[in-house]
Amino acid sequence: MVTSTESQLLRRATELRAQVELIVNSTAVADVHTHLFPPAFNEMCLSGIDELLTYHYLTAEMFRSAKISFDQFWQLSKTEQADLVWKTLFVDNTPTSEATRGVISVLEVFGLDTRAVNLKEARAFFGGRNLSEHIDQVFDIARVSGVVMTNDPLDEAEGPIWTSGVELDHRFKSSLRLDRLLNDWERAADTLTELRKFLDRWIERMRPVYMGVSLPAEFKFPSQDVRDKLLREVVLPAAKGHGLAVTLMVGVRRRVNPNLREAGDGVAKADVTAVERICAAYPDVKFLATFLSRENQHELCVAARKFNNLMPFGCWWFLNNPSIVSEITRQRLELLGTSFIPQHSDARVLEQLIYKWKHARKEIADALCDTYEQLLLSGRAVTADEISRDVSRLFSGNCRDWLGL
Ligand code: FIX
Ligand code: ZN
Repeated sequence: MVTSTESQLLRRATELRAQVELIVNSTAVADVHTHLFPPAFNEMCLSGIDELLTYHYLTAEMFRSAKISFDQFWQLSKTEQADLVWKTLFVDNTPTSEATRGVISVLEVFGLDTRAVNLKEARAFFGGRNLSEHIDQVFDIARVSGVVMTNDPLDEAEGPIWTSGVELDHRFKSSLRLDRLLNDWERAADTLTELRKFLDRWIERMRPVYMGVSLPAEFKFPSQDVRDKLLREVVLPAAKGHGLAVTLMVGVRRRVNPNLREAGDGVAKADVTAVERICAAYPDVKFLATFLSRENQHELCVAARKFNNLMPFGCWWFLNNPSIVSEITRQRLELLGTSFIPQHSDARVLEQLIYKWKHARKEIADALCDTYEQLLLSGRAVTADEISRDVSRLFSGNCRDWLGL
């Protein structure tokens, strides 16, 4: 028999779930790491069904089922590639993976046929949109207040756009990507003084909200290599001097299968103590960190408990799957309270904001509900104001504190 206290608790738990879902779904989020660009960046601004379907998460999956060689596929035009991905993953197979389900979520939001036999309707729809109105609508549907781009001054297409004095849409913030400098140092013949001047010039020009780098699983700090020297003598002093946060994305293994091009990178467990040591050595610099390996997530939480200049963020790339987002978010709530940034989209194609945030919100809401329910069972009910405060902190407050957004 259910006692009246139990039934009261049950009712409160049901109300709580509805309240949390409403707040999580309606709170605007600041997206701290994407590869999106506004239209001023010309062909770098990606949108529409062909771009969605040729996303590298999907091409990698397509090669597992379609009978086509790498060379044959890369010789196809973008529309032909998209046709093949659609046929292989959506018509001949059921779209069960997170990346395929993402496309379904996008089609569904725009009222397009999720079982279409070809891409005629979807192409006509996206092709008929006014880009600037479409961007407004996508940001609105995804409830994203702003996105941080990934900006590489040494990129042949991007560099000249910055030097010509581009005007930025206020929703697109920049971040200065340091991969070429820190991972390709054999090619950087410049002296340390010249490199520092180069960074100062680009910080002035781009006004980035952080400097970021992706690092291999073998990343060590301290170390005897050139990257260590560049970090200590160029990047970290520049971060300190300009009051800029540094974003470390650790655990990628680039070009595990180069035939897959952009889709050819892999993952390996990295050493979280390297990040701990950087945080200890540079207490005045704020660090954001994300690790690509699932095995590193618990250690990252523990590191963040030791260093309050370390902000764990996101469930990166191969971790951005509901079961793993759920696990990581719960772990972070248990170890860090609300002092972390639960997700970033890593979107490359505009409409991905819709599905990446829709799917992430679901896992974050579920994790929060269970947390509040346990709190209730322990003797404290959360109020709606407290839920809103927590969600705002997770979705934008921590980001604002760290990056001054
Ligand atoms: O290094 C990165 O920023 C990665 O996110 C990308 O390189 C990767 O290709 C990606 O898009 C993952 O989502
Ligand atoms: Zn990325």
